[in-house]
Amino acid sequence: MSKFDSYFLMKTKEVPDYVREKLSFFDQDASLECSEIGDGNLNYVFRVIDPASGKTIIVKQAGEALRISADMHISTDRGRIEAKILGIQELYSPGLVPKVYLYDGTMCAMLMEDMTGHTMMRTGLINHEIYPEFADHVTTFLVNSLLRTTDVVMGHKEKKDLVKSFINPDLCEISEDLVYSEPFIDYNHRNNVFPPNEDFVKKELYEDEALHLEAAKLKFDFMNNAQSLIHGDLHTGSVFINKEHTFIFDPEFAFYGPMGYDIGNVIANMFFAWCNGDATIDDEEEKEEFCSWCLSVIEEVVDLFVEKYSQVYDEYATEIMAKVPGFKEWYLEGILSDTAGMAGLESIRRIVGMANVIDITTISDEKKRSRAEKIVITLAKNYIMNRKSFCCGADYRKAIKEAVDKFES
Ligand code: SR1
Ligand code: MG
Repeated sequence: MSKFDSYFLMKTKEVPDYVREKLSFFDQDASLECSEIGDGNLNYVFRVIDPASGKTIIVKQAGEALRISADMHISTDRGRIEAKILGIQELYSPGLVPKVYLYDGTMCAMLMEDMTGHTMMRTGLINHEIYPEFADHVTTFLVNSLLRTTDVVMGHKEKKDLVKSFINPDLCEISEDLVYSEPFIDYNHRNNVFPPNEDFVKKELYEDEALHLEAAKLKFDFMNNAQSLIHGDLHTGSVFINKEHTFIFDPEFAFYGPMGYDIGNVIANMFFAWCNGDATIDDEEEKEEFCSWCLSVIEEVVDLFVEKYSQVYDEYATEIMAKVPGFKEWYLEGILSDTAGMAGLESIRRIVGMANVIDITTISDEKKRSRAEKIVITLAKNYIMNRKSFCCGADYRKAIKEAVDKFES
């Protein structure tokens, strides 16, 4: 019998013994040190290190209550989902996700590769770091992990088995509420609206019924379109990165949903980085360099996705009717329209919803933050309302320029 034979939430000092018991990763006599390094909204993340050898491992444990709010309880099955999808993503996008050494369903804990030498991308971005390879890496990840888990490529029975095994009701409900509903109708009274922008938010979001209708349509697409095995939370806090390499991690919100959800998340979060750079970098040359890079990432994410989509589709499509001339293009149109819609929804919910982003909340100048938020909301509404017309990177660049030009700096 071991104390780890039934679930409890581990304290930092208990984690080294847990690792020793589960895995022969460290030397038997290694003297291990451990710290809790999690800064997400949901889980506990421990780094265990053997200072003598320099070897490290990560233990990620799902708690029953969320870190962001002790009142919110969600299934610890999210750990199983995360471990399983990381295995699938490694198969389709090798090297772009961290390795999982073991998933322990009793303790709802995963032992995984420590992404040393990488920084959480959101942290890097608010320090205005540029990552030249990101657009290339993330589009390789997106196209392969998404397209290859659709009915276009995968055997339909195998896909249906995956749909079953990735039913993720508690985490989907969080997104249904936080992303698709509360930013428009604050029925749970937990939105975080920046006080100087209250009137703007009331008029532009709470009172815009045409916008509500489009958000409703997108919500039903999220709940009913089991298109592909999506990451489900691909913001810049789910990326560990350096100048040469990218890891995409933290896919506990994964389920079979519309693939535009992931692509739109990347686009929205890169624009938050732009807003931070625009509002906080004093040196004009540095601002220009960082902000133009952010815009080029947004543009390239769309254009490289389209290019790689076509290659992967041609190489891997197996479904006979998906090879009918015109289907590939029709399918892509749907993905791109969902992408723009999702970029809009993620943008809005991070400005007014329960879970904000530090790219925006750390802008200390009140006027600059207010302006940034108004730009994001205006742009996001354009993405949502005109989503069918966002077909290439240049469409995003043009829309961003229009939104920025509306609000004087
Ligand atoms: C209640 S959890 C809040 C947010 O954190 C996660 O990273 C997801 O983005 C979720 O919406
Ligand atoms: Mg997360």
